[in-house]
Amino acid sequence: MAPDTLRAARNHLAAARHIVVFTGAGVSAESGVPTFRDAQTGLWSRFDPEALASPQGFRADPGLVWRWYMWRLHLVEAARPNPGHLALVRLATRLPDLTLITQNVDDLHEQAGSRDVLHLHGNLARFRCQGCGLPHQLTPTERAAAEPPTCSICTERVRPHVVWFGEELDRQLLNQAWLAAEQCDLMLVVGAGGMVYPAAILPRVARQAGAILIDINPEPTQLSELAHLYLQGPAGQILPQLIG
Ligand code: BV8
Ligand code: ZN
Repeated sequence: MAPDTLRAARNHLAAARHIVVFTGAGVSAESGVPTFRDAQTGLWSRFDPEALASPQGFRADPGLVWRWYMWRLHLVEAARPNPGHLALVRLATRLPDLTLITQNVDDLHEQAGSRDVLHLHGNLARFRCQGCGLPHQLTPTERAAAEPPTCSICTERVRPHVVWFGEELDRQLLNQAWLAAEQCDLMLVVGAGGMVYPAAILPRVARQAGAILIDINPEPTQLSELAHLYLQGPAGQILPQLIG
């Protein structure tokens, strides 16, 4: 990445007053949490993540989807925040008016010290009843089971508290994220593939509202083209250089 690109990005960051940071699975990659598509290694390689992360998939084979989530939960619990997550915490201490929006279902931003993270796609470590919505605390036995537990109230199956493909995002959360994107003067897009909607609209909302858009990703995406500045490289290296 050209040094003047980094300098220009640093200048924009220093001048910004209302910053939104929008992260995708790429920000957790260096913590050892594979991105949604890379996750399909080993025995999961023959399964399409979009099929597993869907109500149809869960209905068709609840045990398979359950074991996939228990495997991913284990991966996330073994992971630690990386220098990218930590740099974003430093940025937030400098700029109280910073909104952190993530597509990720891991809690690495929180583990690093970020507060009030907007999780557009839910949280992998939280569970609820598919039927009555009752929150469910997993027991170690249920974690090790081959099938999802059933709800103590309505006997429906328990599922992860995440947004599956074909399911609507939480309306209130999306509105809050949309508003922040409209009102910011700079949006930092980090590790987002930019292909999953409606989350992927947010950088476009920010740009159209006049914000400076900066994209950080080792691979160029549609959002890299949309951005005023594209910083090519891994978040764990670029964010500390950008934020200091
Ligand atoms: C909805 C939770 C409708 C679950 C997730 C056709 C066209 C347009 C849209 C659609 C379509 N067909 C269907 C749709 C809608 C669909 C969608 O967008 N599909 C896409 C695939 C085309 N969207 C939905 O279904 C949404 N709901 O639309 O509802 C509706 C409307 C009315 C009424 C009823 C229903 C729901 C979408 C949410 C799905 N849930 N996660 C779970 O995790 O188990 S999304 C899931 O995939 C992840 O959370 C993540 O957000 C997303 C993408 O995953 P990844 O590919 O891993 O991550 P990402 O894209 O961010 O890519 C990784 C990036 O990191 C890459 O660019 C890589 O280069 C970069 N990277 C790698 N290493 C690093 C790095 N970057 C920085 N540093 C590094 N070291
Ligand atoms: Zn229930």
